[in-house]
Amino acid sequence: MSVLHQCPFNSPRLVMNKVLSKSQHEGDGAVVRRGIGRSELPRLDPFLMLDYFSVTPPAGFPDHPHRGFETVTYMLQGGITHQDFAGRKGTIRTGDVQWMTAGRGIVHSEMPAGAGTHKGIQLWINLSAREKMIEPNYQELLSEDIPTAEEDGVEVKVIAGESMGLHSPVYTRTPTMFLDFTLNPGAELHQTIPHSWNAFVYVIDGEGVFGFQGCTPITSHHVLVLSLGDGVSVWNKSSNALRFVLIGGQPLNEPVAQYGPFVMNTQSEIEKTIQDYHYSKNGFENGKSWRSQ
Ligand code: FJE
Ligand code: FE
Repeated sequence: MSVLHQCPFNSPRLVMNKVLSKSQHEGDGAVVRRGIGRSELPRLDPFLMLDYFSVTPPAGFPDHPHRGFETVTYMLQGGITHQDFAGRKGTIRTGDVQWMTAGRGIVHSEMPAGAGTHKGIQLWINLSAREKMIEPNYQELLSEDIPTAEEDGVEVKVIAGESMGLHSPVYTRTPTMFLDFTLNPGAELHQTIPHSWNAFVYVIDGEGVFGFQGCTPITSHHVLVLSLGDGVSVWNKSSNALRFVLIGGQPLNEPVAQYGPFVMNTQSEIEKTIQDYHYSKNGFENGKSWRSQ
């Protein structure tokens, strides 16, 4: 094996911090493993929250608002039906993605689509001060529209950004990469990441060696915060498949004021947002009498 292949990066990213996502209750009876947005890892600019969720009816995420950021929901098993206060409604199923820009305001419900257990990942990405109050927008990608490549035992689904020469059609207002990798036993991966972006891994299944070859394998439901650098290397030295998402984003470097599902830059903007929501103003107009069905 060539030296180049062992370390193709000038400044390889290493695992700087490892956080186990433990189960907690959220919404109405739903269970989430919160990786980002917990005391050990309150946020990782531009990311505000990462939940690995599991919902079984009647549990779900009934009517609630958002302002000032984007939510990305990626289904791993089953489906979630969303309904919002502007009459938009849809179901995303295994492998589908909903990239929702809450902007100035969305009120919606996110509920399991049918019996059984429904699983996925929800990521919250902050918007810059300049874009917090933009019109809400949805980008929905069906599983078959997500660029997928496979090479030497490595499969990638490019949900945002680019990998293995493939580009996602998703428009990211805050520049973001979101890659879903599966490595067969014995496979290795070397993925470039823009140098100054914050990046992390969430291990979904199996165990992998991240950063450099000599590291201890890391098991599922850990968040691995990567140091800065030009890329990350991963090895699957186990006898089972390894699945993880690699997520990176350009930091906004702006002040963050958060009150639950409202994320602004200052406390006075948060107080304004609470009033807007309460009085159904400035983007929350449709919320006056709306209830999900
Ligand atoms: C929310 C409580 C919540 N993680 N993962 C408070 F439960 C939520 C919320 C979610 C959520 C929804 C899905 Cl589909 C998946 C989630 C939290 O809806 F937004 C606040 N503020
Ligand atoms: Fe929501």
